[in-house]
Amino acid sequence: MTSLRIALAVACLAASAGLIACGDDGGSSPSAVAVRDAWARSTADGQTAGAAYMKITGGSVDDRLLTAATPSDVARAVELHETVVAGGGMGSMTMRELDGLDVPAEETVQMSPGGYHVMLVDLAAPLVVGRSFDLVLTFANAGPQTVRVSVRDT
Ligand SMILES: [Cu+2]
Repeated sequence: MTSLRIALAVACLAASAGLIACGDDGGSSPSAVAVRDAWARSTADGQTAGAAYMKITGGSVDDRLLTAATPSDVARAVELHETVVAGGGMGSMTMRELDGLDVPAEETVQMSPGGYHVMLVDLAAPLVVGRSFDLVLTFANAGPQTVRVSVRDT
C-alpha cells in the first residue's frame, strides 16, 4: 500500500513538472505579445462601420502591430485608426488611419474609445451584443495572432 502511494505521488509529480515545462515553452517566446479584453461596440441597423478595442502588452522585444483582418468577413476592410481632436481641443473629433501601432517591450498599449481603435469598414451585418468574431492581428515580430472579439454595449 505504501509503495503504491509513493509510485502515484512520483507519477503526479512527473506529470505536473511536464505541464509546467510545456507552459513555459509556450508563454516565454521572446517575441510574444498578449492581447486582452478585446471587444467591439454594438452597432445599430444601417450603421456601416464599427470599432474594436483591446489591450496589447508587448513581449520582451519591441513590436509593432501592422494590420488587422477579419477572416470571417465581418467587414469589407479593417483599418487601424486613431481618434484625434481637430482644432486644438474645441474642435470636432476626427479619425486618421495609422500605418501601424508601436507596442514597446513589456508595455501595454490601450485601444479604447476616443483613442486607438480597429475600424471595421462596411460591416456585413450589424454587430449585435453577445455575438463574437475572430480578429487576426499581424505583428512585425510576433506574427499573426488571432483574438476573439466579443460585442458589447459601451
Ligand atoms: Cu476609426
